[in-house]
Amino acid sequence: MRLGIIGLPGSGKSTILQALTQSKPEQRSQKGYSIITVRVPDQRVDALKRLFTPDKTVYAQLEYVLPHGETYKPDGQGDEGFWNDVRTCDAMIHVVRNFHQPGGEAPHPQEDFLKLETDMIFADLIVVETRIERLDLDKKRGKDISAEEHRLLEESLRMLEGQTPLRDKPELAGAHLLKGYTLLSAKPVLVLFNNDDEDETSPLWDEPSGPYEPLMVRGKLEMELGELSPEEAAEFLTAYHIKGSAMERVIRHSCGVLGLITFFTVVRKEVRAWMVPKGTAALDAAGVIHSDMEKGFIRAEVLAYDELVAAGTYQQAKKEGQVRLEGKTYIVQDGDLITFRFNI
Ligand SMILES: Nc1nc2c(ncn2[C@@H]2O[C@H](COP(=O)(O)OP(=O)(O)OP(=O)(O)O)[C@@H](O)[C@H]2O)c(=O)[nH]1
Ligand SMILES: [Mg+2]
Repeated sequence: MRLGIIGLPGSGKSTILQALTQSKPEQRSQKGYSIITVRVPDQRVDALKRLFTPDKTVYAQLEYVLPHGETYKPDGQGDEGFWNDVRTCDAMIHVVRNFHQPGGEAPHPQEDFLKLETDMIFADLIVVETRIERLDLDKKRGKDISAEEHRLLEESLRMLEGQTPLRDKPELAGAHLLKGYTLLSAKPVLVLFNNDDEDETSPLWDEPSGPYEPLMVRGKLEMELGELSPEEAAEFLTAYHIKGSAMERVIRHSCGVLGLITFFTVVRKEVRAWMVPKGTAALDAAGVIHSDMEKGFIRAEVLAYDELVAAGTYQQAKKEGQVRLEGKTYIVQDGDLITFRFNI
């Protein structure tokens, strides 16, 4: 899963990213952007590691994409390169400046937020309009067109013309027929206010409608955490009333906004965490691991993490009848420990 970091110039994207990379993640720089891979901290994985003493432990991972281009141009036209870099992301982190600039300019978070939102909506509008024109032309020429796709596009057009992001309407945001257009405003967004060092509060603003989950981070302050020893860092967190490092909070909220849950596998001396969207069926979860597992799926043996902990060992949980046999359509639950049985 991939999240794009967007925000106006000077909002603190690079600073936040630095705060995020304290765990020395892998960083790849590509053409116009950086990809940062971070492991998702999970105490359950740590516990499974103690229980199964595997040779290898693999945590779930998330990728963050930082575009290098200009987000926003004064003429209201976003930089196409910038947007293209985040088109393939599953969600966006929108960094909004809520700190005073060195020159003293007061923050205006709502205005800034809406500036970029408008830009995103405008970029989608162009894509949708072009596609509708194309379909209309095809229809005129007697080609078969998908009436359903046309209807979804028309509905999207109306929303975008009304300045409403597509994510506000799950039917459109999740529409399979629109997936290929990688519409920006259809992606879930995590709003991240980058606050002054002393500021613990969320800025007052007329919260826009829709599934926004704001998160407060004091970018500069929390970036400096990385340079401290663990003991100093702990003291620092208490002194500034920070609950958990910025990295942990950003990662946790990222999973939340993506609607992800975690399941575990223990296979041949390897404990591993996997993340899938809530509502994923066992068959699709198997496919995430390997396409052969999906093709040859027989059944899933499932043990809830809490039951495992309560029983103490896997064998004991099995004896107590806690290990269930589930089929292809079983909906994977957060914390499931799954053993897939399959034919190849
Ligand atoms: N006081 C304060 N300053 C910050 C904070 N976050 C970032 N800054 C400062 O704001 C300036 C811009 O931060 P960057 O992280 O470079 O912003 P950016 O979004 O990456 O900017 P561009 O790459 O130009 O788009 C820098 O001088 C930072 O030191 C913060 O939380 N508090
Ligand atoms: Mg930057």
